[in-house]
Amino acid sequence: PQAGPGRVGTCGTRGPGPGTMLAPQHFQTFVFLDLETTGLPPDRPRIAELCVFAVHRNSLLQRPLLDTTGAPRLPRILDQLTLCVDPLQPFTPKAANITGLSQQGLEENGKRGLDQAVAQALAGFLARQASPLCLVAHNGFAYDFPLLRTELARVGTEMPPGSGCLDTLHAMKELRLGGQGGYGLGALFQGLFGREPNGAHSAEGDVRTLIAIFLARAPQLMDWAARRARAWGDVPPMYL
Ligand code: DCM
Ligand code: MG
Ligand code: MG
Repeated sequence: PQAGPGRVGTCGTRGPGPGTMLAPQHFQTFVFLDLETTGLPPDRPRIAELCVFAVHRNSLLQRPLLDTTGAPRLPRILDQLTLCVDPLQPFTPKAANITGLSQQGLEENGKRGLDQAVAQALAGFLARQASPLCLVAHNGFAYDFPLLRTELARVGTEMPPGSGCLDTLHAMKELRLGGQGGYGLGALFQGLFGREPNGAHSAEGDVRTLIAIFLARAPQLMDWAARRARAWGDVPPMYL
């Protein structure tokens, strides 16, 4: 049976891949997420920048207006939160290079570590959105969701337990929605809109790119989310 809005219990249905799916449901808000960090999973990375944009399903299902380059304009009505965080450990040279961030730079700008205040800001942001919520991140299952779980566990908090999680890398691959250049965020954007995205490897830039890609394939991805989203509570932390 189709769970209505507000009914967000996990049902333990096993899909073809690993992990537990939520009961099929009509997510009201999609929360697009990207993290910039000090490195890759073997480096036990720490978050240095976090960005979330919350967009209601109604805006995602409208035909988007296009910008002067032919890429979709983001919906007029959305909430956004971007926070810089002192990761309290150095960046790998690669991470520093691609993000343009450094621990020293964050310190010099008075940024604090990922503390209760960050967790409360995020919780307050999410509490304002129409539920049920589906978090969306590109490569989210392998990277952003587990790392956010690790960082929130450090400060003793969690996301709303009924939240769904959608990994657009995983979904676009299974739906065979990729272009010639593969399924990376930049390649998908390039394949759809014929140019490089702006702001790559800034958290906000990557979220804007992700939303543009999502808008181009919204009906399929939202249908996928309704059937195949995983439960936040089933995302294992990256490390503890
Ligand atoms: N990252 C990395 N090396 C790469 C790609 C990513 O260390 N080759 C890390 C640093 C980034 C984080 O992953 O801040 C998130 O990647 P992205 O900017 O693609 O969201
Ligand atoms: Mg990313
Ligand atoms: Mg990024």
